[in-house]
Amino acid sequence: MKKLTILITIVTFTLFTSCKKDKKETVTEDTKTETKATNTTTTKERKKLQVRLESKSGSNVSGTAIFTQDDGIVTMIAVLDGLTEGTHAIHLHEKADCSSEDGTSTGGHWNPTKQPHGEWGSQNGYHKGDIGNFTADAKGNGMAKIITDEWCIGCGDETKDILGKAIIVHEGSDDFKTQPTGAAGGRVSCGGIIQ
Ligand SMILES: [Cu+2]
Ligand SMILES: [Zn+2]
Repeated sequence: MKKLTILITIVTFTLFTSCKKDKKETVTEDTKTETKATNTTTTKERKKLQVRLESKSGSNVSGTAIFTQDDGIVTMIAVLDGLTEGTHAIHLHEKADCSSEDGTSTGGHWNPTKQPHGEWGSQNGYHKGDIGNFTADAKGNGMAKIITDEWCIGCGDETKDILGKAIIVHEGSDDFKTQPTGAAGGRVSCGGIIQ
C-alpha cells in the first residue's frame, strides 16, 4: 500500500511538472523576475518611462505605453483606444520622430541586429521592434504587452536600448512574413520613446 502511495505521488508530480513546462514563456519570465527580485532586493534598480501615443493618418487612435525595467527585464504595457475592432500590429520603429502626419518620420522597424522581419522569438529571426499583434474590442479598446530581457531602458547597448525609438500602431495586422514590414498597413498611432 505504501508503495502504491509513493507511485501515485511520483505520477502526480511528473504530470504537474510536465504541465508547468507547457505554460507560456511570459509566465516563466514573470516567475524569473519575481525570484530575481527577492534575491537582489538591496541592489534592485527599477526604471520607468511613460510614452503618450498620438493619432496619425487621420485616425482617432491614442493611448499610453508604460515601460518598466526591473533587474534587466523590460515590461511594456500599451493601452489604446479609438481603434477599429480586430487585430492590429504594434512595433518599435527606428526614430522617436512622430512629426509627420502619417508616422513615416519614425523610419522602418527598429532592427539593430540586422535580422529578417518576423514573429517575436521566431527561430527564423525577428526585429527587436517586432512586438506583434494585439486585439481591439468592439468599443475600440486594446492592450498590448511584452516582457523581455532583449530590451533595456537607457543602457547604451545599441542592440537593446529602446530610448530614441518610436512605438507605432498599425491599421492592420502583421502577417510575420512580408519583408520588411509585415504588411500591417498605415500607421494610426505614434509615440516617441524619450525621457
Ligand atoms: Cu510598424
Ligand atoms: Zn519588423
